[in-house]
Amino acid sequence: MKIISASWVVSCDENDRIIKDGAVVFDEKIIELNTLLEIEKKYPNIEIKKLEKNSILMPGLINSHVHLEFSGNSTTLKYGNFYAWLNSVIRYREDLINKANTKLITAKLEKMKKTGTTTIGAISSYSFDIEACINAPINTVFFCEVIGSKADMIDTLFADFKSRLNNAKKFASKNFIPAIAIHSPYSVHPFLVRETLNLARSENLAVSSHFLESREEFDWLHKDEGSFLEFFKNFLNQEKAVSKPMEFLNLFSNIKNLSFTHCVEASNNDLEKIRDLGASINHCVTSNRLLNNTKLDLDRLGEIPFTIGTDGLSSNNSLSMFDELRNALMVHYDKNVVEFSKKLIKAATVNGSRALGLNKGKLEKDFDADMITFTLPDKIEEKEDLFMQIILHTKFVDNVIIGGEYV
Ligand code: MCF
Ligand code: FE
Repeated sequence: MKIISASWVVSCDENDRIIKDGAVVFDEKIIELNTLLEIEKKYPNIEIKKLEKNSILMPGLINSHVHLEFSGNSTTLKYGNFYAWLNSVIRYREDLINKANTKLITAKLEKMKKTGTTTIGAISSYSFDIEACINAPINTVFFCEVIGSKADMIDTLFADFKSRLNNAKKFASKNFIPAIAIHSPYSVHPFLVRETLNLARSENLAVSSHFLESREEFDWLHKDEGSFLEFFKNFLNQEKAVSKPMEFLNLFSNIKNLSFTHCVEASNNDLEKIRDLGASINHCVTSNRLLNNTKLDLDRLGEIPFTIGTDGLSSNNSLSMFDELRNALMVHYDKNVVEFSKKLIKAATVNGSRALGLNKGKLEKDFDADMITFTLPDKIEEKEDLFMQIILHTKFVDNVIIGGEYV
């Protein structure tokens, strides 16, 4: 059993409990939290790690959507328009993937840890990132991706996907959890979607898919036109989209831990369906800004919970969740900065945990003891400003605790 105390303990629980001069008792799970005074009385014989003044203790951040295999990109890919980006990915993919070896990905994961991330949803296209994920202290929900729209390729693609998934399953542990990613409605044949989802149901695996990220995708899926038509004609000899958005969504019934990434161009009907499926939306604000000059209209989500994902370095200049939270705060300038900051921190903790099917994201009895600590530059005068000040001022953390261990 261990105890740690901080100037502010931020629980991220249902009541948004914040404890001034608080302490947390934990082993691999959270045992209890209270004021330092009460905890000292109750556990007089246990040494307490007391953090300096202006310290914050909160749940570790959950980056629900990242492509580590694209970590080789910094200045190569084209931004500003999805079609231009897509063509640049096709052109440079080989080079970028080769650059992102285990050593490079390990270094990126280490940096993610130092910037407060304790759990990731890693979208893996080839399993080239598996070794780095397995060996990192960070928890990984490892989404093996299926992709391919050509009917005559389904068997080959499904076999390749299954072999990657089976290999991932060999390494399953409490901090490496195999899962399934469907790339998108435009790039995966519905038969392939159906087969992979059957597997997800029978093995109770989390599922995630990109969905309506760009205007180009919208025009192609709804009307079989626009620049995707040129792309599909040239590369795949295909003139029609393989499924309409609603047909695609209908395939996802009875998936327990389900999330859709982006959804920027989703219709109100699509969003209703996403809500009825009990799914979450992974919000990648920087990626949407860079690739599409758009932002998700959060007011349209209603009850659908959203999470925070950086996406990969293929569509972001940083994998730091605090950078991403700052971007979200700035891009959604129509929202009240104080209230929205709280919403963002919950998106990056509890909501991320829900989307990935985990027991994390809040400091509450029996939840996994994944915590971060850091220090604000000065004291907090207004308690209600705490979430906003955390987002504005935090770049690196001082301590990272995962499963009750300092890592
Ligand atoms: O999320 C971004 C933008 N949207 C779609 N796909 C990707 C992103 N970053 C990397 N990708 C990968 C995707 O996982 O690109 C490949 C897939 O393997 C498809 S070709 C764009
Ligand atoms: Fe993505």
